[in-house]
Amino acid sequence: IFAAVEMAPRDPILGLNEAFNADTRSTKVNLGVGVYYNDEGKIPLLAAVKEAEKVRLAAQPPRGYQAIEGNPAYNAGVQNLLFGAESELTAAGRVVTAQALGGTGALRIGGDFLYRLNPNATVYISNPSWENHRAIFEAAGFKVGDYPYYDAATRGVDFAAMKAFLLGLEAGSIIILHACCHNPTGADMSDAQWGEVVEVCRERGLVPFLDMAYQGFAEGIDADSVAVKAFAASGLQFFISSSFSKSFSLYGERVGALSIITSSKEESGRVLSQLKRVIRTNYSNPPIHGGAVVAAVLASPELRAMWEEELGGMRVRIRAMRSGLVEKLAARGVAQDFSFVTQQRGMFSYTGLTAEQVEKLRAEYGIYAVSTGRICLAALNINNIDYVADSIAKVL
Ligand code: PLP
Ligand code: TYF
Repeated sequence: IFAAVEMAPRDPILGLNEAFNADTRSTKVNLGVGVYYNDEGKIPLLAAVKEAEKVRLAAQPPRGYQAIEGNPAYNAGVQNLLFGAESELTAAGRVVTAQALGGTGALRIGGDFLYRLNPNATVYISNPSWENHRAIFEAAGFKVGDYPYYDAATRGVDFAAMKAFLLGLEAGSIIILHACCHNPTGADMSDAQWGEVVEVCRERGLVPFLDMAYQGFAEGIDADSVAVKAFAASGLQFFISSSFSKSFSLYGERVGALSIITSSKEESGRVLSQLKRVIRTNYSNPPIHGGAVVAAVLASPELRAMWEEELGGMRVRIRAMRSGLVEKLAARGVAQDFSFVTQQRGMFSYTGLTAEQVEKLRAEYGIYAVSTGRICLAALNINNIDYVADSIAKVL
């Protein structure tokens, strides 16, 4: 059966973890994968999550099957985070939300559903994008292309090129957009540019699919939903994948959601029925625990406030690591201006380090980064930042 099976390439990011784990150097630092570590270098268990889990454990709830679309309280919490408490869209029954297995699972059920609607559409992802975007939509059956996004010269978004490209697309093309904290570049569009993207989607009849994996990591829950709110106000139909892997530090619990914005309550009913069919034939219904914990935190004013404060703490610590790294590189006599690192948003920085420099960091210093030069600032801490700055200064 397996004689002709060829070795598949490793995931370029998760594959780095394997190499990192096998490295025996005590000074090693993993700046590869997008995971938030605290100042002790550990993945935090948030206090709000701990509290909600304590209550859940004491209650000993039964473990029956969930509804195909998941936990209704969780799905309502997702809508609240995306659209705010008083949203006309949700009040009008125009949002269908299904709990999903992380942001990845949400993208995949969205992709499978879209493929049933229009298998001939092309999916466009940003250039560059999170590596898995292409793979997920190809696996769903689509042809995947990319639209211009990052301009290495300005270290920002080449909005003119992006807009011109989108204006040339065929109606029905599916556009994957990073709602905030672009992965891998850290370069986001301005509020005004988001408004223009909405108008292009309307004019060209494009299908917008917003990927929200880092809500709260740029400015805060409300401020980071600018793109979602711009599309919500437009009257268009669109898709949103949500991930709570990072914002609740619940990576392995696989907590995400797919939301589909329709044009009416009646349409929502039909869309949900088809989405349930996609889910049923993939994994039947989602797991209970992670969604129940997030739902409990979001439903309790005290726990929600506690969570937003902890999320704010992560955001502030990442910013401190950004400015710390810039200062420390300058203090080591690095001529190149790295101040752009403090302008980028979210967990990542596209440093401009070459693949050779990244390889040297790994081989000589045990510092792991993605070969594109992407580093995860959330993996820096007060104990490793000097070593990382020393090492980067040396390879430069
Ligand atoms: N989308 C983007 C842009 C991401 O960076 C990630 C990272 O993990 C995901 C989606 C997937 O999220 P999850 O880990 O919840 O599947
Ligand atoms: O970009 C990252 O590092 C995170 C984590 O297949 C990740 O989004 C990376 C690769 C992957 C799944 C998650």
